[in-house]
Amino acid sequence: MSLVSNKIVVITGSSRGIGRGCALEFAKHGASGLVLHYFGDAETEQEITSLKAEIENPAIYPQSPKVVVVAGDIADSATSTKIVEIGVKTFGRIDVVVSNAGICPFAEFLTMPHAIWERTRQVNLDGSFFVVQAVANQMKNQTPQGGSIIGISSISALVGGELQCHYTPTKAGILSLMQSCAVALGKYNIRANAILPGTIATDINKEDLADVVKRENMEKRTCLGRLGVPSDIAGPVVFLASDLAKYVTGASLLVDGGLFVNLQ
Ligand code: NAD
Ligand code: RM4
Repeated sequence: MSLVSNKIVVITGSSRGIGRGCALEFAKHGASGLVLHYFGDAETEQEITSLKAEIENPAIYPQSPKVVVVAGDIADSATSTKIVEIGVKTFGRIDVVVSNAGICPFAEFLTMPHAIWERTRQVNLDGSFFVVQAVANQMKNQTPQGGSIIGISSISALVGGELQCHYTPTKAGILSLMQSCAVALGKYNIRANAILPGTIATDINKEDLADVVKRENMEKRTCLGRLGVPSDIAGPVVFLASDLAKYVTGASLLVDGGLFVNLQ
């Protein structure tokens, strides 16, 4: 039997990067339905169309899951309501949510316009709260009751970044949200856990890591000697979603190739 067969999985911000990697990994491990949320501009529209086609291709994924896509700004709570409505209308239930959509507009602290702080908080933290709350209500009300919530936090929940004074508090907030959700939702058979990725090469940090010295320092500090790729995160996400992790809740899993522990 496949690791996540019969599971209906919601992933926010799934058109590229880590979200896309998670969608492919869930398809590989036999999820039966995917609710793929994306932002909804022309670029992400194109990305999600090609991702959906790839996942629904039985030549690539013999047990290809059915895919439904949902567009919208995750900072708007109406998007989360829509994700649940469409997910339940299509599949009847939701078993897993991966709250992944996020931004990190690298910027100096002292001169940061408040609009950047506001937007980063709205997308990363408010967006996670909205989708987790909407999906958790569905998980509570469905039969059989329950599910698995996975918040994509960050190594940056634990350590600082010179150009990330707006971003790191949102990632610490997601870690905390998962801990409290584990407490609040355990009685409904809902698990809540955080994944803390290290530095994963995606569009979010393409410009930041174009600084060769910064990139090399990051690679050198990582025990495994390389930056991460989305599939490095997707495996642990699928594990937490699966019944292999049925007694794991309120946990946080650092997936960073050994970046954090390597002080000297
Ligand atoms: P990415 O830029 O490749 O992907 C981000 C995704 O979020 C995209 O699909 C984007 O369209 C979507 N998104 C952004 N704003 C949105 C909005 N307002 N509404 C809906 N969707 C929106 O970056 P990534 O590295 O894949 O990041 C995914 C998550 O992983 C983020 O939460 C990020 O903080 C976290 N993370 C990334 C790293 C890393 O090093 N890449 C490390 C730790 C945590
Ligand atoms: C992560 C971590 C990485 C950075 C990304 C954007 O949380 O700080 O180093 O590249 O965010």
